[in-house]
Amino acid sequence: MATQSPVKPPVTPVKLPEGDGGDSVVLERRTQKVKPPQMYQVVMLNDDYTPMEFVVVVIQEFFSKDLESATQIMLKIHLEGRGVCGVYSKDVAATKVDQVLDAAHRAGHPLQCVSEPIEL
Ligand code: TYC
Repeated sequence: MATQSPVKPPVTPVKLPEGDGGDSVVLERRTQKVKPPQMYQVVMLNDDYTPMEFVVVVIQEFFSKDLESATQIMLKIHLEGRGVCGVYSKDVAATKVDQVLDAAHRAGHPLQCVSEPIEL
């Protein structure tokens, strides 16, 4: 993922109190108070039993990937043990995990999937 450059605080004109005639203006840097929300990656885990085709369909369906990207992600999981299927807000990531686990359970496959906060 691309690293974010630090946000420069906005420059706010501040009027000085009376004493110098009252018409002086200084520019004050204030630290930005609003942080971007913590994002979560949905990570799928490898196992020895879930069919590759099922994993590809799940990735296409719940993570809006085309066949080629879904196949690449599935192969990465198969070879490396885990792989990121998408990055979302906390609630959306939790919903994706639920959807995957539910689909896997219904189909009788042991496919596992977790959501993890992304380090900054
Ligand atoms: N390792 C599985 C197999 O060989 C395929 C697989 C890929 C399973 C990715 C889970 O998240 C997974 N059938």
